[in-house]
Amino acid sequence: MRGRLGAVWFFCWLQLLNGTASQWLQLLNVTQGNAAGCGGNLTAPTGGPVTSPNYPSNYGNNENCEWLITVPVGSIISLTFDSFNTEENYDFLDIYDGASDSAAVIQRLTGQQSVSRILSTSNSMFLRFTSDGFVTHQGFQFSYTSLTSNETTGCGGNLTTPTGGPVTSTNYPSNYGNNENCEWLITVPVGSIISLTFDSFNTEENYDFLDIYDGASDSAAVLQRLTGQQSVSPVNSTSNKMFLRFTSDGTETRQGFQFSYTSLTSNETKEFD
Ligand SMILES: [Ca+2]
Ligand SMILES: [Ca+2]
Repeated sequence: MRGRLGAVWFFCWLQLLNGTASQWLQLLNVTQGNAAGCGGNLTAPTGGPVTSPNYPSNYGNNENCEWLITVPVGSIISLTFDSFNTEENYDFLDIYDGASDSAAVIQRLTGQQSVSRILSTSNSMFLRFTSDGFVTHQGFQFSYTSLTSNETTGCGGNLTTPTGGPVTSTNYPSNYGNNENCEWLITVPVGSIISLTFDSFNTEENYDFLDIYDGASDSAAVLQRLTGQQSVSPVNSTSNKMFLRFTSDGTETRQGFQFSYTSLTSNETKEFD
């Protein structure tokens, strides 16, 4: 805060040094914003690079740029950043999971950082870049692609063999990524049930979850919600289908998990009763 006030006073002092009427007018006009034609509607399935105004030179003060990305219904949007550098805690890029700023915020970016891939949950994404009246940086450049749910992270899938695995989180045994959304549907022969055994489980506690459902979708009962580092006992379904979803939030990753499954006939399940 003190550093920032210092920058503001230094800026005013510079203006005093220059002392020209036009410089003072510029300073007074700062609150009126600029008329940069930034932002826009992006409707191609793949787009970019999209940049902040003047990139790779600095953006201006009082920018307000809005982008709406819309891809075909049934697809989601994957945003990848080549660079991101704004004045920390004063100039922001807000990314919303929908068509306007009334949707949930996926991420608020500020400062200088390397940004992991950002995924929407539907076919639209709204972005707004705002800068305040002092101090500008280079800004950012990003591109986007539309993905069908199978391509979302290259993770998840349909498992239909009676015995399967090992199934792992993305990049295992290296860390999974931020903003992952992986879904597995396991289907074994009718009359059998599914028994899941974990070799390892390690996610960011209370932020990155593996949810296991006792049926074909997330509308079935939850068998377990796993998070943190733990040794997991076998998890059994009551029917021949099991649905799993792994989600990670926008920061902090761990090694993830590895599991296998087998199908058991009702005779074999007694040992688990
Ligand atoms: Ca600023
Ligand atoms: Ca996390």
